[in-house]
Amino acid sequence: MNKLSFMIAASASLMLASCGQGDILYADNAVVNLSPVDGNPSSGYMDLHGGRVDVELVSVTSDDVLRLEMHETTEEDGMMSMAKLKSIPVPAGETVKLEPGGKHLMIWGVGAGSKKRGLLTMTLIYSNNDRIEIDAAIRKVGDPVPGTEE
Ligand SMILES: [Cu+2]
Repeated sequence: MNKLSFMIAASASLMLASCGQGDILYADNAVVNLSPVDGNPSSGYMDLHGGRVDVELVSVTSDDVLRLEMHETTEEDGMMSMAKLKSIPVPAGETVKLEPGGKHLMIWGVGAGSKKRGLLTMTLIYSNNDRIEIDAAIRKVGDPVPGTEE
């Protein structure tokens, strides 16, 4: 599955290079930072790449979690707070990053099977009814962050 998502991402970027515009809706770089405390939510991040038309990400689901929500962290007068999002706009041809301190996923109750596999399979559901399955790499506290070792 991971290999498949990678191939889709790779062929999508090839097409971007050849026609010079983003016209495929996809997502990559998905990770889940597992909460070190049982019962506390884990956080999820990824890059959402827009397709030919403006859409919204309206839901993210997974068969192996208790609950999954889309959130946004905001800072006001030095106070950080989080609000639940009903949807995340993904404009045509643009990349929307779910990242620490911004829009992100909150995930409760990641299943033991996914933890063992080191991957959480999620389904992204868009306003145009596109459904994209993506495997997020599960990272535990203390794991090296990919890209910082080279
Ligand atoms: Cu949150």
